[in-house]
Amino acid sequence: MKMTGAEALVKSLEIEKVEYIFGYPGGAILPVYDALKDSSIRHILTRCEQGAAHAASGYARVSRKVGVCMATSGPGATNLVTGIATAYMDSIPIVAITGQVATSVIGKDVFQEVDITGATAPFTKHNYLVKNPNDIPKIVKEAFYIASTGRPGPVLIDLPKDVAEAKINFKYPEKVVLRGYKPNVVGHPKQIQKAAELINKARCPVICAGGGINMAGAEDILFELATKANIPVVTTLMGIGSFPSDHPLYMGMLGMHGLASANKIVTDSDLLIAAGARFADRSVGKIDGFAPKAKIIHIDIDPAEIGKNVKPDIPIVGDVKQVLGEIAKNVQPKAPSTWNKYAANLKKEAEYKGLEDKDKLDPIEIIRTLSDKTKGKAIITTEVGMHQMWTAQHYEFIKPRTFISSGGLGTMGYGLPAAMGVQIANRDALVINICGDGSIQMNLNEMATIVENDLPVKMILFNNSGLGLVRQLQEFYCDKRYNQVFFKFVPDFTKITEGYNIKSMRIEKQDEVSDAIDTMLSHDGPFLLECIIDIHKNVYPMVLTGSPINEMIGG
Ligand SMILES: Cc1ncc(C[n+]2csc(CCOP(=O)(O)OP(=O)(O)O)c2C)c(N)n1
Repeated sequence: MKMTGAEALVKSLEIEKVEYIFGYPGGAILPVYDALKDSSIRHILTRCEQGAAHAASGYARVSRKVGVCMATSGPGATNLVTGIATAYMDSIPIVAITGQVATSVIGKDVFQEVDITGATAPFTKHNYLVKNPNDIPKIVKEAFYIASTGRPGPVLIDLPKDVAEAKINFKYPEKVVLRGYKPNVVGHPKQIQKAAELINKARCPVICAGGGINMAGAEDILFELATKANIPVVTTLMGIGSFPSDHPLYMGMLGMHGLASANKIVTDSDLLIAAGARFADRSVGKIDGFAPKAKIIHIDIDPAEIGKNVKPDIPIVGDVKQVLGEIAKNVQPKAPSTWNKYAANLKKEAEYKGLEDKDKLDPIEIIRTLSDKTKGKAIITTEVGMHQMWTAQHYEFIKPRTFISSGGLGTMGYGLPAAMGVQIANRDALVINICGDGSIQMNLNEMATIVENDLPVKMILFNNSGLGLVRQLQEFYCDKRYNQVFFKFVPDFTKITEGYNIKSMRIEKQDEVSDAIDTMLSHDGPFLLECIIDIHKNVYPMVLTGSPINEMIGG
């Protein structure tokens, strides 16, 4: 069948069962938008390309499908960059499609030309500049395969305008043949055997569950292994939700702002089973002091991650679901031991002590109230800052893929567009973006997209008139020489949301919290709950740079 390159691209996306594209049009991508007009794929017009990339990533994180975003050449493409890098750092499968100037003028600095494949090479899993229109079906097939297999990640397809306009004979390939790309999914049986033996012998084992568990859908097998052998579980920030936070074996998130119970149990363990976790600096602190007495089993789909930061005793390359499944079969059931008692004590000691200051709104208390009222029913997205850490620490996530946050890149402005993508993937879910007044100002234009698409996204805004987390860093590292962290002007967020036709409410006192959350939750549509909080409230515990994770301030 003869069709244009653009039509071939759209047809290929349909074959890949793409339901939504988040994007923003422009000149170079014009043929694709024209072809899209006749397609069943729904296009969600965001208000900035960054929003499109984050929405695609939010969509991918909850649906475990590949998210798709699209932009024109030049500034459209560069606006996608932050979203692509964010997805790369968190191993999220997205395919980004960009328009490009015609092949005859590439490299001549013509209007809206930018070398987007060059720019994104370091933080895409792979990228393509399509030169031959006949390659389009094959490239799309490969792009989806690469994005979603092995360690997932973003793939970019840059499509020059003349290539999109050329006519081709459409034929979709049945198989992907990629020399040199062989994602290893089956863990080595001998290594698995050794791991199971170590677990059976260990007196003080701990599992550290990372984002890989959420992405691989390995939560059930993790639960089976942990409960069968009574092994305490900590998670990384990205692993939150992969093990129910209300379970007695759950010790919390570890790391720089991890819970004391998690940081201490890892430090005292004699065996650490890291599953789908990459030993990021924020999680491990000073490497020398990390799990100093423990033997380490490291399971990861990406061989490059193994031994990169922490040397394991038993490395296992493979799909975390398959590997944990095999390990679980070979692990002997164990009754609760003194180690479990010790863990329970640590957990009790680390329990939240309650309101610090009754006159001011306490963000922790707000999150705990929200947690109680929603009972794990919500999918929470966050921006980046203190509000993100309080959410990670105090909301009880009991289901996988319900905490959606930029962990690796720490991208402010992520939460609102991501919430949009999450709500589109899951129309019936209660989706709440927890944000700071700094972060929300980065992409609040996406409120328009939320309203236009009837998305009932809720927002809880912690307004501390500044950049809280950086202020805290300046308190500790710069001897309180605060610089550029207090806003002299803060807009009226309730008026802004009113402008977007979104209902809102502002509270300043603790006794207003419960009713305000009820009002927000019962509202049938998007809602902003603005909470005025003190800029000098810190996030604790805090592990200073260069310290091991058991040396916590306020832990
Ligand atoms: C795009 C981007 N720019 C800068 C930073 C550095 N940064 C990390 S947290 C933070 C402050 C966030 O402020 P806000 O959103 O108000 O949240 P709060 O910490 O006050 O809860 C900044 C500037 C970042 N993470 N992302």
